[in-house]
Amino acid sequence: MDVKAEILGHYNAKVFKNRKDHILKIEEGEEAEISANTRAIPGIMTNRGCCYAGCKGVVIGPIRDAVTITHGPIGCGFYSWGTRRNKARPGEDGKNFIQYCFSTDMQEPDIVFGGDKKLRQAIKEAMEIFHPKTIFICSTCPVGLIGDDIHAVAAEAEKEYGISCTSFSCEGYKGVSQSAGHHIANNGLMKRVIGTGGDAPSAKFSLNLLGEYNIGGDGWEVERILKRIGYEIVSIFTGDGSVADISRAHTANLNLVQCHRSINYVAEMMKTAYGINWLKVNFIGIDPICGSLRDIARYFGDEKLAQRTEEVIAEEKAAIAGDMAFFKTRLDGKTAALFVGGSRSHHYQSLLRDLGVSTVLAGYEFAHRDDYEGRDVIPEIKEDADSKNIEELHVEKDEKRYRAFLNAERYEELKRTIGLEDYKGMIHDMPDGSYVVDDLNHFETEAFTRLLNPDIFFSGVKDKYVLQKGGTLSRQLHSYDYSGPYAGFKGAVIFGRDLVMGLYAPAWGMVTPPWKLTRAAAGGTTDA
Ligand code: CFM
Ligand code: HCA
Repeated sequence: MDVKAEILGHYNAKVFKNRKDHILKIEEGEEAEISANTRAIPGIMTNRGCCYAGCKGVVIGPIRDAVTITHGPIGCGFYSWGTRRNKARPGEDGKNFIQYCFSTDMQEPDIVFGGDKKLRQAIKEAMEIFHPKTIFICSTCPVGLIGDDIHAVAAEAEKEYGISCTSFSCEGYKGVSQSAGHHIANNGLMKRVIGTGGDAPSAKFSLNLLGEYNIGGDGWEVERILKRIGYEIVSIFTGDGSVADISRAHTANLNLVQCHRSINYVAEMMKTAYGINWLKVNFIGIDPICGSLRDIARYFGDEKLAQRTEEVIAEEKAAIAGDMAFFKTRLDGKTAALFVGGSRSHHYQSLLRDLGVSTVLAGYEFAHRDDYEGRDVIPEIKEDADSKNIEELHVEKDEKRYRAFLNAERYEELKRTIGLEDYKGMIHDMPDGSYVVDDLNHFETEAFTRLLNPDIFFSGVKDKYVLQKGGTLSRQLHSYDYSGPYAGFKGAVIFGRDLVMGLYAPAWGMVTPPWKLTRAAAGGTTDA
């Protein structure tokens, strides 16, 4: 059956014209091009989030030693707080503010008469109670609409309290979705934090981990493995991250990029300014973890480091081999669909393969074409809604701090051998016959599930209940349904255990979706 045609057949001409380019079947030997990073059609039930979610919720929120104030009504602050599960421990200074939700709690009078007074008051209270060295301000939709000048308030706060105060105009409606917010946040970090922490050199084998937000403790598991091998982690952007660490990021000798979507341009800017090379890694799934660790060792080109890497890989693999083999006996031959933000739908496919599960559909809420098709397409990507709204920083070489770790010859060699400064995108690794869908909506979630019948649908908070009520197991990959970490060697075992528990739960035999019940059995609310 032609699944794509079947789904598009339900749409009117306008929606058909838009959606046809966002749905793709992977066919052997064919070039795959997808439409991405375009605005959702009004009226479509998109699963996407907003610009503020990308800026505050994802990038700025996890930074533990800064007080981040949401300027806006309380709901935005709340939803970008506890549900994110970005864990942090206090650093040496004892500061960890991320368990707090700081918001100006804007009310109707503030919308009418302006909210800047409330913002000043919030800063004053935060200073009196918490004494932070850094305050971040993130604005929500009404702030942009009424025109509160958060940047002026931030500048005043710097003078008055002698702190660093950075404001982000990340109103929810800016750009296409979360990825616009990543960009606004990262521009702020680039301009105001990176490079401000002094130039004391880091160790030779020093790394920054970019695009790792420590959801459910993922970053801690990655850090554990890297530290076992002997690396110094200068900073993590931004899971369990701190202004103190990020301000020294320019002293590391390699940038690792986990989530390409949210941060690839920071890696490029740091290359231009400081000469730091970057490497796309993946710490989800056994093969990618081992491959990434070996690539990092090859970058540094040190015999002992390579040996130690092999020792750690062998020990870690041996420790989980029994569990992984058992879970595989339970999961072999199952199929999965994945629909998440902008990177995990790719990263989890190899972990699924480790467990014998193949992918039938994968998609992103807001990734760009390069995340799907690889960085080679970047020059072809047309101006998008993001690029009109969001500042493109033009970074120049920092003459004082620029250090090239590799000579030209090694650089070219590593480009060829370990894919230095490249990313081939998700489609590259997808099986023939599988589907790639950008900005999957609620209707398509149900239709694809009916037509492809995956055993597991990896989704988000908003879409998982429709799937589960319909009898398909759904694990959400954003915050792992209170479980995790799923990264690293230890995370692979937790992931396998969660899937086996989910699929073999006796509950599935007891569920009849409400829409399959007669009107009377469903309480008189549903048609038979
Ligand atoms: Fe990167 Fe993320 Fe993701 Fe993302 Fe997100 Fe996220 Fe996600 Mo939710 S930065 S793109 S904007 S890996 S919050 S930690 S889980 S949608 S796939
Ligand atoms: C966001 C954050 C989110 C939401 C998850 C969801 C997360 O972009 O708003 O609602 O399914 O990971 O917490 O992606």
